[in-house]
Amino acid sequence: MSSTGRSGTDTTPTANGDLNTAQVMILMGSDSDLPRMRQCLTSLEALDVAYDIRVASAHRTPARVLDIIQRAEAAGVQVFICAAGGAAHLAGAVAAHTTLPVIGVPLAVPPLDGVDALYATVQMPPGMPVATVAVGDFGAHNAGLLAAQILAVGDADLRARVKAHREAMRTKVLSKNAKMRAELGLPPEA
Ligand code: C2R
Repeated sequence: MSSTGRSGTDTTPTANGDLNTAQVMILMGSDSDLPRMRQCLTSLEALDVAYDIRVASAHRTPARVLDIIQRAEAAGVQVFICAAGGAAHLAGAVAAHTTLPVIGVPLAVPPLDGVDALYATVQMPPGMPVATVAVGDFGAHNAGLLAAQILAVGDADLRARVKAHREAMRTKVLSKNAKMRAELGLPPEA
């Protein structure tokens, strides 16, 4: 078995939403954050990383946040991803209660469109790191990949999947380049 609890040869799809098998716990400050955070789910699914996802707010449901952290840690979750917009204290509050890695995704909501969430998430005081990714879709996408890379440190199978994902990206860029040159009537790259 790999460190993820899944065998390297197991090709059954990962069951998500189960705290007992989740490697990554995603917390969102609101269900209104889901449209952005779907990108994160897509990244995790592409790399076959098991996740659970819950709405929990450091402001609105502080006791629930603590309860989730404690139960997730006990169940074997290894990375937290926290997404919030506005006065985004969720990632920092989670970091205060765990020594597991916390990835913060600042989300854009009006009227400040993510500058508020970015500053609130990235400017953690010394001693309490939150790995802050980009605002919005880019960050949601990258949060899933970064969580996978963290887990891959102790999981050779996952590391191979991360490398294959990078290679697929590289190939895609090359084919886009060839298509663009053809559209412009240029010869294939020398
Ligand atoms: P609603 O759409 O529910 O009014 O939420 C959420 O992440 C969301 O982007 C508006 C925004 O408030 C954010 N929120 C936080 C926190 N809880 C909710 N920043 C928190 O605890 O940091």
